[in-house]
Amino acid sequence: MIKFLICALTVVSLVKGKATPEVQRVWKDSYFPTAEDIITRPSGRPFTISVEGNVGSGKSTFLNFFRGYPDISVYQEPVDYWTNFHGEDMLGLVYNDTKRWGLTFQSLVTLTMLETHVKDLRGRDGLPTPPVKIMERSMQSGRWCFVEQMTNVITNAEKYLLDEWYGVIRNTTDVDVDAIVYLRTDPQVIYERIYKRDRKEELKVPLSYFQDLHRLHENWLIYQNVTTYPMPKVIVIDANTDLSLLKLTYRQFAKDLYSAVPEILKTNDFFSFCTGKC
Ligand code: TTP
Repeated sequence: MIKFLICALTVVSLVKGKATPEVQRVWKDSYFPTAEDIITRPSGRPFTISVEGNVGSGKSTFLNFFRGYPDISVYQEPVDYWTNFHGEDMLGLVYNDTKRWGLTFQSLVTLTMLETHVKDLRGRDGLPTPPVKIMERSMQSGRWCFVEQMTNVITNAEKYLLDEWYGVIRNTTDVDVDAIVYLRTDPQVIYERIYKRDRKEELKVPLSYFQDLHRLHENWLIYQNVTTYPMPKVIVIDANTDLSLLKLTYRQFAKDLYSAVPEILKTNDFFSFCTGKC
């Protein structure tokens, strides 16, 4: 009898768990500025979100949920460009020999990120511009996570060179973001995902590398103790759970964000969904 009761309770709780998947409702309308704030922004930059998180945390998947919405431009990071830059696999080179290629690779990342940051500025070319832009990563994660990660491998002079480029760009160009979505993951979880996805350049990278990168993301986004530049709003999503559950959270996020765009800013045009360099 007792055995039967335990069994019945387990079945009920499993069914219950299935029936009420946990959707993390993370977007708040108050995150969106007023239409006037966007229209009068001197640089013409749209409301900009960067999606951050460790390697393999699911940033590209997150971006896919914004496909199909007008008035939002989406930029995936150009990994294919990095792995075939004028015939060279720069990502492979940096993992094989960070001391030799660290500066070169991070310069390439900075360059391609900068290109994305300055896309879709209002008032440029007289073309309609989206009120919202979402980009995978940013110059900021290049600087505060990946350059930091190389600190003991590249020379001080190389690090200062990257840092000074970063400072000059930040002080002369509007590469800010309004909000960061942080897909927070356990390094062990992403380590397994990376192994499964089989990107050849990453297969020999040890767990300790992803643990260090995790710590750097946490310092930057959770403890916020790495930079004196003002931090944007950080929206944290627990991205350890199964993708089938996360999809519900991401779908809800896209819906809520789109509804928060002030009507006056909407053009109903579809903008780039860029999956590489564009
Ligand atoms: P990620 O930017 O983390 O992209 P991803 O494809 O892992 O994203 P997700 O699975 O979450 O969709 O990194 C792509 C590769 O580029 C990864 O091997 C880390 C490397 N990289 C650097 O070495 N330096 C950098 O500054 C950046 C941004 C990436």
